[in-house]
Amino acid sequence: MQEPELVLEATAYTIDQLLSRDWRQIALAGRSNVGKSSLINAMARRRTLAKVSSTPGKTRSVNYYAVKPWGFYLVDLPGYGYARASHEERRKWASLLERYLKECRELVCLVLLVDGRLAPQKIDVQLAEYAKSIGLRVIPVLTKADKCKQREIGARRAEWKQILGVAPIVTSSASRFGMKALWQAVCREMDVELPDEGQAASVAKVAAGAGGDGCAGQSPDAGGTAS
Ligand SMILES: Nc1nc2c(ncn2[C@@H]2O[C@H](COP(=O)(O)OP(=O)(O)OP(=O)(O)O)[C@@H](O)[C@H]2O)c(=O)[nH]1
Ligand SMILES: [Mg+2]
Repeated sequence: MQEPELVLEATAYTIDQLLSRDWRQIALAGRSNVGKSSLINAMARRRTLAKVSSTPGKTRSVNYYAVKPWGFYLVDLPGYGYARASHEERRKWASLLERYLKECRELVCLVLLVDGRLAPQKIDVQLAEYAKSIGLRVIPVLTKADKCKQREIGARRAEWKQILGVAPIVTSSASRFGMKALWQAVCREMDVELPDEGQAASVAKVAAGAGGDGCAGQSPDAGGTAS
């Protein structure tokens, strides 16, 4: 499978900016440091497209990545639940996120990232329930599978399946485990077809010209667990 090309097209800070983009979009949400920006890089096979840091709170703006050739956005959101952010900052971000989820007519689906090492956290469950309550579809994604034991992954999948009715896609941005399954889920939600290897030749050329395959390729089947 050939993944599409991602291009950073815009950044936003205010609700007006957030509601002003007219392409369909799919947003990545999750706690600070869960691995949203890393996942964007792994999906794009690039190392430095989205800024990544071991210090939580790295992403401060909402970043729109155009998915080419299809013409929709993957939206990298700042993380929530960052313990060192002030109460005021957290309150502002929560209200911005809530308005974006509720009012953005172009938002098709929410990809909810959860750390594979942690039991479901209240703040993530609340976000998932809020999304469902406003009719927004949710794709749950477990991150950092390379740091998890098989039995942890099994437990997390069962816990989240009980909460959401669907088991999360298991991923590792470090190894690119789960990227094929993730792209397939995104394409299903956005109603587009992933190009097969033949169709993808022209897309691959453009991506190669755009600079760098930063990650070692590995594309396991949907719903698999980390090796
Ligand atoms: N081992 C491993 N580390 C990961 C993985 N994904 C992310 N990380 C690490 O986790 C840290 C946070 O990653 P980011 O992608 O910046 O997280 P984020 O969710 O975008 O964080 P904020 O922008 O603060 O909300 C970095 O040190 C990454 O290298 C993964 O799949 N495996
Ligand atoms: Mg980030």
